[in-house]
Amino acid sequence: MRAYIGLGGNLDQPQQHLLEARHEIASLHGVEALAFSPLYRSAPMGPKDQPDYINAVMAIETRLPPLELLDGLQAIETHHGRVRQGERWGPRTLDLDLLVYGDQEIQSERLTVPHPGIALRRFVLLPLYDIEPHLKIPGLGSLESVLAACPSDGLALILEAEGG
Ligand code: ROI
Repeated sequence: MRAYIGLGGNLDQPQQHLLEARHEIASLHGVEALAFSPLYRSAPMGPKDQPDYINAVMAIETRLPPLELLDGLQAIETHHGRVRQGERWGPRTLDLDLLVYGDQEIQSERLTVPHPGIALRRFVLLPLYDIEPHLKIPGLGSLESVLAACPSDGLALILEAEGG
């Protein structure tokens, strides 16, 4: 199954956390890395009294079912010191979101796919567009149309993805 993962963070050298997470995701059993977007810097969505975020998107091919993939992603978040508590939408070292999983629409207690906030998150849509411009987002339509309808915000390209 083709899946897309959003990476974000805004604490403790987030760029470093994102680049390490990229390799850790690629090392999960049953996951093959296909593409990694450039990194973007974005103003925080939600509470403004927190540092800017670094965001990126990764494309993978996986034979893991969605909840097993989620388990793997959450283990990586935990390994990066992510503590799931405190303020909603507060700062974090590393956030990994399963954005899209094939053509599936999933609504379960632990997981909603496509990610429910995707249509309003330019910091997700733009890096996704960089690596898969013709993507259809299940239930929402073409990525291109979703991106065109998304309000713009202060998003800055900060780093070209290194090869490999
Ligand atoms: N804001 C930005 N810019 N990037 C994120 O990845 C991000 N993640 C979040 C909240 C707190 C909603 N804000 C964000 O979870």
